[in-house]
Amino acid sequence: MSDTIVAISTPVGEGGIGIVRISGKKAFVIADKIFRSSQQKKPSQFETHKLHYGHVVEAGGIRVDEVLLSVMFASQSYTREDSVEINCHSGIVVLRKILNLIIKNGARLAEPGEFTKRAFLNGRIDLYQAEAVLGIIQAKTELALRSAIGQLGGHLSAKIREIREGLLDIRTQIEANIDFPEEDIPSVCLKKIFKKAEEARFRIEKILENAEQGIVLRKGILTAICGKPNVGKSSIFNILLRKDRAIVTPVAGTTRDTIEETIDLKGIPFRLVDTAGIRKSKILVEKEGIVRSQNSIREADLILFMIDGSVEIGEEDREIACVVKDKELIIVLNKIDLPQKISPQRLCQDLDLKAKIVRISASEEENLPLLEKTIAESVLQGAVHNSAGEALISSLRQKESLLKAKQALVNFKQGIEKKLSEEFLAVDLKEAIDCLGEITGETASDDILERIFSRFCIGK
Ligand SMILES: Nc1nc2c(ncn2[C@@H]2O[C@H](COP(=O)(O)OP(=O)(O)OP(=O)(O)O)[C@@H](O)[C@H]2O)c(=O)[nH]1
Ligand SMILES: [Mg+2]
Repeated sequence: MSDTIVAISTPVGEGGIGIVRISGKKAFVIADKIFRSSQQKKPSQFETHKLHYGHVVEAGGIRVDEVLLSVMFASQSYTREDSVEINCHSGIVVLRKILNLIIKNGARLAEPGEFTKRAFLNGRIDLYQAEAVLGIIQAKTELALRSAIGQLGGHLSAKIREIREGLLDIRTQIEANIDFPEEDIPSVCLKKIFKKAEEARFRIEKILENAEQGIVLRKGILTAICGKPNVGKSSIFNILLRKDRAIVTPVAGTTRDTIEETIDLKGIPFRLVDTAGIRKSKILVEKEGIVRSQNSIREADLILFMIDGSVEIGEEDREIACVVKDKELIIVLNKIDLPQKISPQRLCQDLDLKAKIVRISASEEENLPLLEKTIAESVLQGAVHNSAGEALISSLRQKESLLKAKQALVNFKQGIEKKLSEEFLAVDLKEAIDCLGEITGETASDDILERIFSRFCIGK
């Protein structure tokens, strides 16, 4: 935290503007050394949040680039440290040169997410909001973005903090009694405590009700398209993507590697995976592809099981049916433009599957809106829409902490009912308080912080 950090904050490549960002005690001193303003003023004399025209210069006053520079005082900056942003031209060489110049003058390269980590450690945002920043950057659909923006607003943080403070109050009362063991907690007080803890549990359960939706918006639904070779998996993958992404040929066994792309259906991000057709194969490359298909099926949240309606059901279809039967499933009966050999009415019974069947033709683009609708509705029955404006739990980490807090309060309740001693009650309460603190960051371990901030890009 005492180091001054620097990073290129924009994607490195050719572009209109590239931004190099410095944060820390030495930010202004370094800027003074490398920047020549057109008004002969030094950055350390600038007002906060104002752009200044000038040049970045290296030793001997040689100009590196023509830039706009701004300083941000610690009290008002993102990291709550003195910060400098340099808007330069975006080219790989010029950005690297400026970066190295700043490092040479006393800064070190920032780690992924280190700017946001400092914003958290310096108390500008809590951990839940820091995760929201990541959510905004990674949002794949508008709905996901709206949810992340809501999260950044900190509404839910405030709720969680309120619940936590309520529990802290109870804990104080209980611990006061541990110190004076000769006095039992009066039963009126115990009733009040019981009621307060139950209220807290109820509020946690309310937040958990929508947790799944938030997580889905954030992570997306991993959707594997699987089936035997040549049934039209890559064709439908391309159509849903509206892009000619995967190779389609009449040769069975065309797709070898899995390909993943994200699509937006009704605001829900679906991470669509095209897989190699599954069959018995002796060809090494194809065999490896099939192993990958099987892994995709295992990991998937949703399976689009594709079957070619123009040929009889075969042994390969049956084997795949066995593998996917416990998954969330949609059967896609393709090639309905050709004479049909399969009866959709008997298909589920025949394959011993429980699933919706959608009949389509990928080549004639028939029934595709129905397929998209069925996919979208397979998740949460469209409920995501209603609550996207609210702040939601957005990661498994947050959900697990809430579940643990809830369980601790269940134990607390049972403890009171069983008339356990204050010491026992205090342990359960502490657990609940700590778990809530993990979400907002009051009690998050270094390990949790490391896991969160390592998912950021460098420069954020
Ligand atoms: N008539 C007809 N042909 C189709 C339809 N969908 C796909 N095809 C054709 O079927 C062949 C195989 O299509 P792909 O999309 O490559 O099939 P795949 O399931 O990805 O095949 P593998 O990658 O080999 O597993 C191609 O010649 C497509 O043009 C359809 O709805 N009707
Ligand atoms: Mg394919």
